[in-house]
Amino acid sequence: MKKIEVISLVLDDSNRVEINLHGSTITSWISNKEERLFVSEKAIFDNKKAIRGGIPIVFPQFGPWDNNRPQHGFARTKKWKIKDEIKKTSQEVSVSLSLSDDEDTRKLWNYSFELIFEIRLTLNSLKNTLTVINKDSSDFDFTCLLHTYFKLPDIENFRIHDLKTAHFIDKVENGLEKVEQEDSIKIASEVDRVYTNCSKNHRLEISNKTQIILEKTNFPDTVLWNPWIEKATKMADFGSEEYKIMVCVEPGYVSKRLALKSNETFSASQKLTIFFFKFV
Ligand code: TA6
Repeated sequence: MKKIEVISLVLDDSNRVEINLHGSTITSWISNKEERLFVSEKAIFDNKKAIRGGIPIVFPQFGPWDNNRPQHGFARTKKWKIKDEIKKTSQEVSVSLSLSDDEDTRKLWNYSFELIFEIRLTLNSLKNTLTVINKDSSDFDFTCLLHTYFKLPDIENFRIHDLKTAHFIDKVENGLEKVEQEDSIKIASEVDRVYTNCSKNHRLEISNKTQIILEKTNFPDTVLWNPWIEKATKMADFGSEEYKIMVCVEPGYVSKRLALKSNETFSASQKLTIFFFKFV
């Protein structure tokens, strides 16, 4: 019997989500018949590498990890299990997946844990909740993030709002600390920024017809990333022109580590709500 690798949440003919068990990566969000998430044409689906696009989960380490451990941790490269079967009403469809420690994760990070990722789709929204349960007898700490790749018709027309006055670490300038001056941020070169303790909501202008409101709960930081031309050509699993049709806006707990006591639980979520504008 063929094993299920991809789960589909189907609300109706125009609204659906696909989740790959590899990393519990949401690889497609169709809202009002259109794809809203970017997945590279060169993404590798070998059940080893992280999928280049969609919503990979970063845990227990954001960014490079010492002692040759994998960048962005292991949650995005492990096979997750179905925790709660698909539930469907006329308004909403949802599922929960989980990942627990095993021999591989313990070699990298020697703790007992459970991660639960809940995905909820409604007519105009997608909500993702990440729960971390410390099942160890010791306390542990970690960073985590939802590495959300949005699909764009054209980066020229993309704008992100609600970051003015936020402090950020500019990774393109060797981690220089800056304060955002812009009301409406446009991307026209490589961007790799960690906005720390910033606004809970961001308005994303995807095109002149579509906006997405990103609402964060318990994710104090927001990462903004576009590799632009030079970096794009250096990534084996990313098309050299694809920087024009994507942007990552990533809610996370990354600028400091989150300490979780034995038997404690932490939950954080992002809710993406889509708005359409009709011009008459
Ligand atoms: O979240 C932004 C970032 O950490 C960038 O620094 C960047 O290079 C990117 O994620 C992609 O990382 P990856 O390990 O998926 O190639």
